[in-house]
Amino acid sequence: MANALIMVLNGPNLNLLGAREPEVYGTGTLDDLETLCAETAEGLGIGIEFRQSNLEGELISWIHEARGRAAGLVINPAAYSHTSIAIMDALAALDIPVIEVHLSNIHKRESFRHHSYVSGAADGVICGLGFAGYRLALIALSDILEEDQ
Ligand code: CA2
Repeated sequence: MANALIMVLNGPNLNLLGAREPEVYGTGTLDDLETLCAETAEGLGIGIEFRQSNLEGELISWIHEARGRAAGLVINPAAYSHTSIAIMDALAALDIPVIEVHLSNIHKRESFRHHSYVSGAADGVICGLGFAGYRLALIALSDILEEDQ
């Protein structure tokens, strides 16, 4: 779907990308990730809004904002994945495709990261592929939106 808007939402502490824990999350910064998403979107002929918040309520308000505005949503809820029924409920109320992304392979890490509430409201889940996961999520959403036309 040409010119479709995809929201790309990032949860708490992802503003620290590149500054800490490079062995887990790589050396790229959040700005680098936004650039990758913007370049991918341009190649696909879609638009993105890329945002990050450390606040659960702000992420939920952005999910509400996506209703009626965005054609699809990519979300890395970060640690809220493992705790937030509120984010899951907000996503479940959306009628657009949602892809959950994690930079790291959450199943290879501590057991408290193995469960994501958000996955129950996502159409697809990508984890463990670093920044490429966001690129693949945008490609998948673009394909889904083309199929739905
Ligand atoms: O792998 C992911 O993308 C995570 O969503 C990242 C979250 C973590 O709680 C999830 O279990 C998996 C943590 C984001 C914090 O990001 C940082 C980046 C650099 C330095 C410190 C934290």
